[in-house]
Amino acid sequence: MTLDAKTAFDALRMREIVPALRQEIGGHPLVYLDNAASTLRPQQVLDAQNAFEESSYSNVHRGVHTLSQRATQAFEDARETVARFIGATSSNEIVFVRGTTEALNLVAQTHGRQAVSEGDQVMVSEMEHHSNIVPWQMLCSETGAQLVKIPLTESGDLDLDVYHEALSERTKIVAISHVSNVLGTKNPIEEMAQSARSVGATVVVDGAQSAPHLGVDVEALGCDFYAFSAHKLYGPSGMGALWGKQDLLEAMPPWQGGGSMIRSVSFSGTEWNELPYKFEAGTPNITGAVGMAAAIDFLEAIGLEPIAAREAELLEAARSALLAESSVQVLGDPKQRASVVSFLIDGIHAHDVGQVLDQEGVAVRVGHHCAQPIMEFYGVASTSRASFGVYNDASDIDRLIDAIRTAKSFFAV
Ligand code: C6P
Repeated sequence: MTLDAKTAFDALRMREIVPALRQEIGGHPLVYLDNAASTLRPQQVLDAQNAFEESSYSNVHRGVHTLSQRATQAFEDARETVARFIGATSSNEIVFVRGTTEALNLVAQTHGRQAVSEGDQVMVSEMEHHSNIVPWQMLCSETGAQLVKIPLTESGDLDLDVYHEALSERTKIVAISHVSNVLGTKNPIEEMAQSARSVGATVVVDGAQSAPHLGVDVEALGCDFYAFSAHKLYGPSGMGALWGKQDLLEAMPPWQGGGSMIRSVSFSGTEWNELPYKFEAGTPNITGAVGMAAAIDFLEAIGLEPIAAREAELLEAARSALLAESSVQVLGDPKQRASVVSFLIDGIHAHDVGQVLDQEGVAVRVGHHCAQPIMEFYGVASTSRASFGVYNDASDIDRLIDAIRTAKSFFAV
């Protein structure tokens, strides 16, 4: 039976299955609207991690004993789950990493060093998280390449005319976020990747904010690399995945040296292991992989389509409610968006907004959201940000607006 969005969400009684939501903050039931930072983990993810720890935990790929075999099986099953989740053709293309940041650094320091030389260009957009700017800046300063910015427009979209115009055979890498963590903008990756490919550039997608909210198919996106974190998709922190096209991964040198990433070591020379182990030096986050797979099972049981539809409704309702509120400004109005809305209240610093909202039991993120170029573009130092997840509903928006009114009256705005 296919469930429509409402039935699926009602049936799962979201709030009841996420233990952290069963608490009060400041004497109010918690409303959690900081999902873009980290989502809260459902009981089934916590249970899967505990069950693994209790009965199967050991090191992976290293032992013949039963626990090591169970752990290896669970770890590799998790890799299969991740591959299926994003439409990868083979689990060999999935490299387990600590998160999006590590994945992007891995690509910059391996493929980046191979592909980029003095006089070449690396393009990133003005809406990137620092994790998708700084590794490329480091690469450019090391190689003498130029970092080129794809500019934002006032609406919070990318200026695609400038982008298409700027692409040339000097462009070696285009690195863009699928969904902005500040504006919620959903970038047209398919179109951008097609143009990048036409000049021979590789396309690196920061999927930190898309994997939890949209059904992602890396083949359909047409990118070469896709990075995401488990802690934003109802799984544990310190865990994530990098997908890369097999031929690119094969051609890339290893990133870190150590156990697991080698086939043989001697003082006369070392041979690298096959994919994906070549990029997984040392003991990995084994329970993290199990938790990530359990989180994907959780999301897939609900269905990515109903999730996207429901979150789009919530986002639209939240934007309308914020826009209707006096003294509240919403940052950007992108054509396509997901999950995230940033706002300002005239006369109240975002940190004060965050504190009053917290006292009202409403968790939002405040600050520059590790995307200072966006703040600079809009001429603001910080914003408040509400971001939605599977357990939010319309009553959470009412609570957000009530808390904003409390903040306004507290600061006499
Ligand atoms: N954004 C936020 O509150 P890590 O920390 O490696 O899991 O993810 C980094 C990252 C990369 N790209 C985007 C688009 C992101 O949103 C994030 C993390 C959090 O917005 C923490 S700053």
